[in-house]
Amino acid sequence: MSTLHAIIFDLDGVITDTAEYHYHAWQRLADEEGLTFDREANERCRGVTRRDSLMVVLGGRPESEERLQDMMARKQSYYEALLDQIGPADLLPGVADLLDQLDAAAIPYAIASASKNAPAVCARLGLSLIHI
Ligand code: GL1
Repeated sequence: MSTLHAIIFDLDGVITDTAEYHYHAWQRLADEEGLTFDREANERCRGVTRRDSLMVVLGGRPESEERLQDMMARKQSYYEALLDQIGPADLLPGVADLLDQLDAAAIPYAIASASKNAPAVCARLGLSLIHI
């Protein structure tokens, strides 16, 4: 039997359901921009950066750098407004117990995320992780 040395978790949609908030924020931006976007398209935003997610939302529509920056900032503001409501109760079912068991067994764990919001989300969830 192999020994578990450490665990690396993704954050959005694994530790907490922020993937849903990202979706709503991108959907709002897409609606404002008259772009076709839905949950299926959102699947291609999972695990990719904000800029690459915006490229998915734009679906090949060319935009100036200034407009790209503006759209990323708008999506971020919509996402931050949704984040206001989350706290430690928003860990997905089983996550708190699993992390407690890992702590008890002295098995180290980390969160790896493409999201620049990850440290702020972890803080809101009450996870005290070292941010690298
Ligand atoms: C970025 C994207 C999201 C999503 C996450 C991955 O987050 O905006 O669409 O792909 O990364 O967890 P953020 O904007 O928080 O850096």
